[in-house]
Amino acid sequence: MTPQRPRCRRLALLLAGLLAASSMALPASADFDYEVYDGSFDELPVFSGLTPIATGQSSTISLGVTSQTDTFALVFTNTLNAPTTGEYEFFTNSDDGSRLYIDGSLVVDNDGLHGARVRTGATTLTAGTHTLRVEFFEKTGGQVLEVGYKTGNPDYEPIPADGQLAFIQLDPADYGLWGPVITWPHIAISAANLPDGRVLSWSSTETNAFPSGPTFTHASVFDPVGESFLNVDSNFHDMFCAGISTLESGVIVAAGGNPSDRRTSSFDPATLTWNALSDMNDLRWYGTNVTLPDNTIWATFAKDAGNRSERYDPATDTWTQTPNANMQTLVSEQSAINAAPNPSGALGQEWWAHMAEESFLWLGTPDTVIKKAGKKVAW
Ligand SMILES: [Ca+2]
Repeated sequence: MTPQRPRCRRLALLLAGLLAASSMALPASADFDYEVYDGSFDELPVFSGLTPIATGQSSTISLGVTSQTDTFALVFTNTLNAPTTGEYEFFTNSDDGSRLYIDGSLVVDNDGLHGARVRTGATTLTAGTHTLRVEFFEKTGGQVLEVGYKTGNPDYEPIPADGQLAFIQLDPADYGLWGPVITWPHIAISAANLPDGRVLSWSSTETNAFPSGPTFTHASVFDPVGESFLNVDSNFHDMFCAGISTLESGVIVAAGGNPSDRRTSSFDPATLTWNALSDMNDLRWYGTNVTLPDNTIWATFAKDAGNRSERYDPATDTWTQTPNANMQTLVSEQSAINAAPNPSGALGQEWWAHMAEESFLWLGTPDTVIKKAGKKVAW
């Protein structure tokens, strides 16, 4: 986009004055005002001490207002109009740094030298007008600037040139709605749905701290109707970070736990009681369990079990090792992550598993990255 020369803006102002003088409605500001600055910055400068090399108006917040590709900075301003009082979320995606201010307050801080990077920030806007200011700088290399907002709409959209924001009230029946915080009787380390809509959750020997003391598990069944809790503690198995899965019948199985246990417990949703099942072959803590299509449970990738996995058959209450499903590749990968400086995957010991298409097992870490997918299970 070619920058408009100041003369054009003067003409626009003259036209606006004529319209006002003739008592016609004054249109809202139709564009962003922008300023272009020349300079090599490592972070956003204090613009009040600088003189722009160009100014103008643009229908979008974009790098097209200048032909410069390195060592420059931009400021965009506009008047926003919020139709409804509510929370509005803004984002910038920039290379290098950017910041977004509403009414002079910082809402999105994306400053610094970096590649294209998204940062978001939310603020409550009262119905009516507000001032928008977006600052950006580019030092060298690539350059990116995108700015947008969203309200109820799950998608971001560009801020329109006239500053008129849309407020979309989503139907909670379609998208859900967070309710007030519910005071839980323990830190729910594990949770499982019961067939009737109630939720089983448990912690360990402690309700709100790392386990210590005699074997015990604080457990509750939460009923969302009336938001009540029923105490269902277990006094024979500390299921802190056990591997868990649900059988076809709705019975929940917790295997292993603190500290590196072979014990296995089942929770019967019909009687709301815990029962002891057969012990596993291996000690397992932070295990990954998944129910297979034949209603057996595969237990794998647990602390202390190394590369060994095993399978539980509820029909015979027996655990059988699965030596062909060697987990050394993932164990080595996990060890490498944990040995790296500042190991971001340190908490990735307990992987999740998901069965898909009847025959494929997906494994992933809690850091949202699927590490292994689509591998045919081989026992
Ligand atoms: Ca850059």
